[in-house]
Amino acid sequence: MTDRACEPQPGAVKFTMLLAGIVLLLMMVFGLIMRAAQGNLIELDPTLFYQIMTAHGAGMVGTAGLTGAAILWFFVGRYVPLLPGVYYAFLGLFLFGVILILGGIFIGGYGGGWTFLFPLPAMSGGAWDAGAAASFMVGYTAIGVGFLLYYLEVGRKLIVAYGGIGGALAWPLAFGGGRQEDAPPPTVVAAMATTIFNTIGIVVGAAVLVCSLVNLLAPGFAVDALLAKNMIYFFGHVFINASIYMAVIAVYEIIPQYTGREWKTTRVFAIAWSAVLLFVMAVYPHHLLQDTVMPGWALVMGQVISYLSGIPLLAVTAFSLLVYLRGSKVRWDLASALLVLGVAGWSVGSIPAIIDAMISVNKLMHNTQWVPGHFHIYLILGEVAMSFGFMAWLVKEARKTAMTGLDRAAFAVYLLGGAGFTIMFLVSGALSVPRRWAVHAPEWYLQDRVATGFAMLVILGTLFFVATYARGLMRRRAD
Ligand code: HEM
Ligand SMILES: [Cu+2]
Repeated sequence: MTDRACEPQPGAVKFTMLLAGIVLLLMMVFGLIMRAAQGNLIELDPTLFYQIMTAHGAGMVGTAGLTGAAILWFFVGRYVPLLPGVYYAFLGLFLFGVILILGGIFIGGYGGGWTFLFPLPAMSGGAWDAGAAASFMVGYTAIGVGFLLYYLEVGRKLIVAYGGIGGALAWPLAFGGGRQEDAPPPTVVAAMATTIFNTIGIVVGAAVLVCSLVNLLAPGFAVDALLAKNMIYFFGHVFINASIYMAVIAVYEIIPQYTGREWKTTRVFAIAWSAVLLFVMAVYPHHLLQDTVMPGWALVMGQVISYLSGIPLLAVTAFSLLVYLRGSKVRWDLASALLVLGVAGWSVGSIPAIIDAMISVNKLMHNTQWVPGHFHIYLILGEVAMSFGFMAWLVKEARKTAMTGLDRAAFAVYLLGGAGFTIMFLVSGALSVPRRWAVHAPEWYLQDRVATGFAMLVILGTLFFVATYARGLMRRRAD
């Protein structure tokens, strides 16, 4: 197949997606256990709850990053030749990091959360020792190094092929007199932008990780807690957003196969991506709105840019998708349905996020379940839905059928489960139920239990998507 010849390491990417599917399933079961424990449906030792919460947070964010990276690598390889060895090194470092992280949590007992907020890793109150926290943080660092290698390869190839960073970001079209015909494809623009901001995010993350590690092993080495928090949330915010911005490349590349209309780099598209590049980094202080010692201008910037951040996303990707879908005869199947759901879920999830980024609202909602409410929307119904859509597309030909009744049912179950599950978080948040509490008051059990039921639906749908993908891979191999 000619199509395959110009896609690098399809095998490695397909394997990554299978691995990611299995990990997502496992981490969702961890989530189910947490929610059931909050609803007092099962007995769970709080120490174990926090270990599971740490594994779920780190595992989910890591897997979102991994799937996004696999999607980007797969499609960027259509335009520039990428070195396969770099991908293998990235994957190897990633898996090595996962082993250290899991060991730190489940052998060492680390339960300080995926955000490793300074000085928590060093102050466990006896729950874990320094070695466990160190293992967790060295694991993160290994994954970070893998990502930096990965972006170095993607970045340098794009810069060479498209005449520098500005060329790959379509600046001549955005800000000069460039013509649309000469602009790089959307995938290249998105890949260049995410490469820049995620590299900066990971370098900042690595710096604070190393400082925390030194502090852990030599407590005399003090770290400024406010600076550390700024660096951690800069990294965390940028990294999780990058996972979505990488996954959306699947929408740009796959949806045109259904609409018959190429996704074009227009002037608005190019400007929007350059705006995303700035906003995604400048907006992070919305995680520090409770830190009254922060300079006022930084917090105001966090709020104002949160409003603006919605515009390039909603106006460009979601609106263009609607325009492309309208007036084209789309034959729906699992892949296209999940990709469109991904854009919709991402857009809808940004609304409670923007609400929470208002200083007056944040005073009330911060550290309530409103927060996991908003991000589970754009992760379960956004990034993860796009990843499942990409997986369904990879095995589309092997399945031969467009959309079976079972596909339709699984999609509906996943959507219903995802919507119900996340709405229950938002409801709990609106009722001031705190987040990250292992034990809930009996007054909160009802929402916890309803959410547990919806979570089962999400897992059921996911089980079907991953099993269908695995079967498709095997059938493709047999063919
Ligand atoms: C069936 C699906 C899922 C279930 C049942 C679930 C459940 C949960 C629960 C109960 C919490 C703790 C809430 C609290 O603070 O009280 C949580 C936190 C979290 N979840 Fe999920 N989740 C699911 C899917 C996902 C997905 C797909 C992602 C990302 C791709 C994700 C990322 C996170 C993160 C980052 C946290 C924050 C952990 C922390 O506060 O340190 N979850 N989840
Ligand atoms: Cu953020």
